[in-house]
Amino acid sequence: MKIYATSVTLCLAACLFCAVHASALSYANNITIYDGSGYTGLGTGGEDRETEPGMVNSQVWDLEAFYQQHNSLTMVGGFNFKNGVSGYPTFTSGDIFLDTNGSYGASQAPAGYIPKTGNSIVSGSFGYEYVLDLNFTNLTYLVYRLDTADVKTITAYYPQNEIPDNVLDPAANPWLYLSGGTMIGSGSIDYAAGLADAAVGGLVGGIHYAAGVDLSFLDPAQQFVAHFTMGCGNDNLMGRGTTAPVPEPATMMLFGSGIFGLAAMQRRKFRKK
Ligand SMILES: [Ca+2]
Ligand SMILES: [Ca+2]
Ligand SMILES: [Ca+2]
Ligand SMILES: [Ca+2]
Repeated sequence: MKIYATSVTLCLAACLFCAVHASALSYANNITIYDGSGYTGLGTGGEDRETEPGMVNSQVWDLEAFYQQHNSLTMVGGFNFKNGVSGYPTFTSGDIFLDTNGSYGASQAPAGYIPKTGNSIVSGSFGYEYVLDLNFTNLTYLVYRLDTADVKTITAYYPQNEIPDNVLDPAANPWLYLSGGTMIGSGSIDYAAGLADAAVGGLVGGIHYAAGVDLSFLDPAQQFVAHFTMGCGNDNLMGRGTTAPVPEPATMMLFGSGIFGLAAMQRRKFRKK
């Protein structure tokens, strides 16, 4: 009997933990900032069905949305995040860069930087404070704070994607984290492939891929801007959100007493039998 009650308590405690810390994929709360770069061929006004001007406009190159649920960040695209897309050289996924002070993008390029064809190694992070260094082979990632002078990143291949088209478009840099900064954490990527439109919140294109990470390393209630692109910069994905607030002690107490109350109820039920 005692063992039974303990297992109920443990199970409920585990569920509560999941509810707060899970980095499950979610498709409800769309936090995408449309970069406004305006490929209008498909007649939509958002990031879905849109790639950068002059680039290939097809589903396999389309980055579609960032979604956020609690501290879980999910990105969705027609682009195959795990394998990349071949046909040219194979262009692969970049890393997820995060800004936390509202200053990022082309205006924060290294001094004297001039966009040019090729994936160039540059000093600096284009104003991003953090990166999730994604490893799609192992579905893991490392988190770095980009706070040292030796930070190096790699730019997108096509220079036209490095130039902002308007104030909303921060351009496609950086593509990839290379080195430097301070490692502050790690995690595993939640991944799903071959998702239908209805499964990803009604984005269009037929087949979608999703990758999810956990932003709990940021401060509670921290505003952030997220950035992701692929090697060519064919499309540029941006999102703006706020991390989960600090749980209020009163709420935690309620949760706690709820768990123990339920456990006690189960114990009483058990006794009656
Ligand atoms: Ca699409
Ligand atoms: Ca797009
Ligand atoms: Ca910044
Ligand atoms: Ca775009």
